[in-house]
Amino acid sequence: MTSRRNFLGSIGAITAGVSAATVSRAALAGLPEPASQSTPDTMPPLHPQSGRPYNPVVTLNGWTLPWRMNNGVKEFHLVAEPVVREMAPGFKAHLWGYNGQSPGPTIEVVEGDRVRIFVTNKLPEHTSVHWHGQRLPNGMDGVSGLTQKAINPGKTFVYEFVARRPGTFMYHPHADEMTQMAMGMMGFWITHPKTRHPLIEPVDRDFVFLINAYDIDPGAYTPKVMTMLDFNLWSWNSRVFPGIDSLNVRKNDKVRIRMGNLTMTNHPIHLHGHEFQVTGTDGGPVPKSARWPEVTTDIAVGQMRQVEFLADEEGDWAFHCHKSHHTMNAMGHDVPTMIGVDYRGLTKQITNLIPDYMAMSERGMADMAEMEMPLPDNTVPMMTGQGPFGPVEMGGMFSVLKVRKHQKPGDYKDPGWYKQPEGTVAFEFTGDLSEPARFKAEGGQSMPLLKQPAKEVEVQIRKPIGPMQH
Ligand SMILES: [Cu+2]
Repeated sequence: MTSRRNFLGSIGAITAGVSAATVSRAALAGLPEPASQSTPDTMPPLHPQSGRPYNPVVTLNGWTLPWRMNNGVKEFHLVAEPVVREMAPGFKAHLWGYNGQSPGPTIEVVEGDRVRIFVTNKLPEHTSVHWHGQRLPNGMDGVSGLTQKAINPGKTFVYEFVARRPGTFMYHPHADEMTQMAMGMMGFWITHPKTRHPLIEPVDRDFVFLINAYDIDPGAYTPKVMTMLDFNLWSWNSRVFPGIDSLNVRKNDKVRIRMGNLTMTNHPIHLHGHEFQVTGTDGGPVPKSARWPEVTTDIAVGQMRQVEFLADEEGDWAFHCHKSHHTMNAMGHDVPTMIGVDYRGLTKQITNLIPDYMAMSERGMADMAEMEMPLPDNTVPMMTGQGPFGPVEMGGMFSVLKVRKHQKPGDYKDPGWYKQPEGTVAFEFTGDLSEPARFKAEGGQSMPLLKQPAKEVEVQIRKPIGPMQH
């Protein structure tokens, strides 16, 4: 009982969101009871109730795994299992993860902690856990076949090592990796410094998330695991815009964001309105002399980046992957570009035959964000999200940094939309327009406005041959 009480005590701060699972207590006697999570909301930081103090992180649309102290050892219990993840409101995916969620809960420890992690496998196939970036004994590295036997279904393995190096790390299977990572098995690991570290600054807000991607056909629930490049859901912590929570901070907060990339391509992550520095990677803190200002940092496959900045500009600042295909949700990639082609009559004729027919607009694709397009059940629109000025026309890897004067320290609640001071918003000009300076190329504009319907437009549609690269 004592262990259970200590364990529950340590999760007091977020009891509302975390429930101890009721499964087979007898079978797990001696193990820390596995905590699980079912809401996809961002949970408040888990302040340590035992062990060395530290300033906890906030996992975007996620949570931190509670632990128990056992004779000076920090004990965690991860359960690898199938989960249902709501990737955006109205869209659920059948994934694999840990303790009820994909990604699994964040593990937070302190440099020098001895850590014991029980891993129970409730998947239909074997697994293992690799502790990406850690210094540890070779036999604890989690590569099935190479450094340990795979954990068979129904079995529990124990990993134990000292968290030697402070920094930003992750965990994921090293057994049938392609399948298990495509199904969402991964989690974050933070090792906080035990004392003031010359290269690790204290911050007011410390956010973490994993960059992941899925290939789920519109209307389906389960990712296709054979996909190598042509994913259609680009997610942060298995959530897509508008399902990704905003990062809410107080004006003049020092903010750190830590990101790890477990997709199959790189992601240039871009922040509006501020400059940041890359202060660390999964290899450790970056020496001060090697830091420079950026507004975009490219995160390659298998890499982690931690960025820091002073949030000194009030507002709602876009924060997103700069690959524009990654701020879109599921869509058909084999849509031909029709910009500049007038085929209004043609669309109407096809619509008479196929009522759900939909083609890319001759004016661009923005119309699709507003269009009431028929979608199969359990599908998230390609681009969506309503802002204070209209549709945001985004999907996938997009969120908002909300900087507010009146956001209280420790308050992570969404403050709503920013109200720009009068006279500071771009506005429509209604005066007389003089002819703007323009380069006059031979042949004039390539896309003149159509005065009359074009005659005899011939469009040849070719399907892409191979998987499309992003
Ligand atoms: Cu991207």
